[in-house]
Amino acid sequence: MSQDPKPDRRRFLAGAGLAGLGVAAAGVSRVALAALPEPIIQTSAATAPPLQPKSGRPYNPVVTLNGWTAPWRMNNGVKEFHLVAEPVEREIAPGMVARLWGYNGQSPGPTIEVVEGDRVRVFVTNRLPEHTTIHWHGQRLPNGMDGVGGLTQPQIPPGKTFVYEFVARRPGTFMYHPHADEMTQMAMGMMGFWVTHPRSPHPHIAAVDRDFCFLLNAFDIEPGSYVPKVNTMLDFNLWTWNSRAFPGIDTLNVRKGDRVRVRIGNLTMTNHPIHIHGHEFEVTGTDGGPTRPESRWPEVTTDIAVGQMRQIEFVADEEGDWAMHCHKSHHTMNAMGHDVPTMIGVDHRGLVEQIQQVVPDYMLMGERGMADMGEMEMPLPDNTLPMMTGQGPFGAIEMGGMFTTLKVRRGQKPGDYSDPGWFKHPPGTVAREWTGEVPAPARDKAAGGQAAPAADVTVRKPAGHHGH
Ligand SMILES: [Cu+2]
Repeated sequence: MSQDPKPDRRRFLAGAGLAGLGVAAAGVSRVALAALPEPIIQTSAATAPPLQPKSGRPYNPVVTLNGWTAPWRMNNGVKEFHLVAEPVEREIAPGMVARLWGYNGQSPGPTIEVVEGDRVRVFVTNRLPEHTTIHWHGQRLPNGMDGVGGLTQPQIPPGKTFVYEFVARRPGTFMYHPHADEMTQMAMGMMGFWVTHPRSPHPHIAAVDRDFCFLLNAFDIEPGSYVPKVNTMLDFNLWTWNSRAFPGIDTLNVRKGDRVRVRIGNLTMTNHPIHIHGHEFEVTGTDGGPTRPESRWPEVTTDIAVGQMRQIEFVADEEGDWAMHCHKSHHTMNAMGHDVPTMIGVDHRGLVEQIQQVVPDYMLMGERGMADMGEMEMPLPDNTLPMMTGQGPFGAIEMGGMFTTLKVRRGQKPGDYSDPGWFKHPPGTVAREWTGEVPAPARDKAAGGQAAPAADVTVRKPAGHHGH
């Protein structure tokens, strides 16, 4: 968690008229005077601390990775939220800002947290240059509240405010996103998380010590530019969690022994096998609700397909800094990787100098593999992230995109989400250089290698093949 997680209040009422209200207004809260709740705007990309409910039914709040939960007000027993669809600036990682569309100052928008059985009213103000709607992905609700522009409601024109209202009927993990010019609006970052907590202890929903959530999303932003290309279908160059790329994704900081839940939704256009090191987890819920315990099995990777949500749970009982990432290796890289030809094994001696006479910034990439990219001091266009980056205690981490760390510490206090720093490994528990003798590898003589030591190795010769 970094600095300034508190939301700003954008003072829509500020201006000449307000000062004149004077004493009359001072005794009554400004919110109570308004017909709809004041929208709360967040400009920071930091992970906000969990928002403890101060009104309505109690629940254990989630922590939105590099995000925040929308505040609400209770109005005659109805939980009221106000979302503003608007252009936003989002820092993807330090060194790169994207011009996106989102809600209440950020992409993704704020997480909405309610309790099973809550009557929820969401005001949606459209400050985009085109119409929009919001679809409440996975919810049971009246058909006319489903948010499909043209099918279940008229589009929300620019400048207008619509209101959605329904009862959050079943507990679970949900998302929200436009169902209007979807290709453009989702490529621009319009989406958010929704969690409906159980009203009372639920047989398939465990109480947990830490409950994290984030969305998988992706952008195609040319190096040096700020606005995503909205027509891209597959060849995205920024693979993000909650519109952040490594090393901009906060770490998941937990106490040793904590039961941890992570809720993940996929609003990209491809699947993401999400992998956690050092622990086994179970999928305890989908967008269809909590899974039955007899349907669960241990995994270390779970594939999250397009439009799906997965809720995973595990006991964090191994101390350390455990990598947590998408297992598609192209999704743990930032922009510029994909059009580079494979150069491994190509001898470039003398060539770089010749090319640099014509193209002064030319750099050779990948002659020994791509790992050099993690440490390379190369001139990047403005507003561009290195392809793979991030420093760890042992050097460059050589990652980008959908990568972060699960930090399990004995001393992490309950409710403390701050980064404990790098793990201090107990002596003798880190992979180290072998300094003894290293015998040359034995090879099969028939295949052109040196003779294998006769006693220990049985060489199985291929039968019926010639000319290999
Ligand atoms: Cu992926």
